Amino acid sequence: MGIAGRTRVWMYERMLLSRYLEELLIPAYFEEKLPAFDMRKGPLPGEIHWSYGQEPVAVGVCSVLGPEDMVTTAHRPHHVAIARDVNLDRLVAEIFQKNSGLSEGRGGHMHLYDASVNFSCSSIVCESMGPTAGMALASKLRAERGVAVTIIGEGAVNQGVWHEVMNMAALWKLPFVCVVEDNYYGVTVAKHESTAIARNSDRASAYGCAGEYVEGNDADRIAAAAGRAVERARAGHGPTILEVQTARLKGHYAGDQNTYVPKAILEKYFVDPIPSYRARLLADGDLTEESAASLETKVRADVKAAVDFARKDEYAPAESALERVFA
Ligand SMILES: Cc1ncc(C[n+]2csc(CCOP(=O)(O)OP(=O)(O)O)c2C)c(N)n1
Ligand SMILES: [Mg+2]
Repeated sequence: MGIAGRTRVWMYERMLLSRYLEELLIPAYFEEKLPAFDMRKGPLPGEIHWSYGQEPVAVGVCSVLGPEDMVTTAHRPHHVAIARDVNLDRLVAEIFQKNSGLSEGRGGHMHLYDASVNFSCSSIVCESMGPTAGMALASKLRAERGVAVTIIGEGAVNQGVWHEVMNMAALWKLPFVCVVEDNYYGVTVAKHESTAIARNSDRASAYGCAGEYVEGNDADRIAAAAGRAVERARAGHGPTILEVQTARLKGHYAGDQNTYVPKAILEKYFVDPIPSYRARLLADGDLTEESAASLETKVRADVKAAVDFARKDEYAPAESALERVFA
């Protein structure tokens, strides 16, 4: 596949960071919420969307980007923030809505923002399209190298704004990549119930841009396809719609059990991508059992330290609530 062993180990490590973090956040989320499932309660109040199962998309895409590039995403952001190298302590503190968080706890899990690595996300489905294409336009007008990438769901691309932006991005040959995470569901609505064609990447022909679909939820294949898309963007050939098959293993939001997903789809597509990737890296000699085990131990320790830190951290002082408010 031509991907350096070092890059593959980095992708494995970032996938584990996201996965092990969520393995700690999931029980934390349910603290104090049950039995009534009161969303206001516990250390993680509100709604959370786990990235669990979708880690290959973020690491594959971010593995081909540099610091000059820009990455945005939506309401399911943990894997993308981690693949983009957002500071782990500040990320986790933000998820816990604490004062050391990226935005001093004002954003929370769905509004992570870190200008130091050109990363942001939004709870509004498809919101990122316009601003991210705007970043691509700025990069082009300034004759800079940066490519702007947004990672959004297959449900999002049925929003009207998506079509407007794709048309403009293609017309102006912007250095823009729209990565579509095809986890086959927008909340409880299956792709075949919401979308007229099987692959959103085929919509590329309507805009005169490149389109590619990647099967298998496979970090190596995603990295290769993302590499092609970013190369086209940097060379001035305009945007790509890169749709990637992935697996929403923990339901739409915390508490959803995927019970409405038919067994045939669950068994065929909702498969954990991490064990097979580990096995491949061992088979190819990129990892040994010993180096894999020591990496896994270190990642577990790092996420535990970040969660312990966030739990002990303070909330922003009440008197700061009106700071940085526009009106
Ligand atoms: C504009 C807008 N409409 C509706 C919602 C409620 N909502 C949150 S996530 C979601 C589904 C998104 O599905 P998809 O884009 O496929 O992303 P996924 O959750 O599968 O990652 C909806 C409808 C929203 N946040 N914003
Ligand atoms: Mg979806």
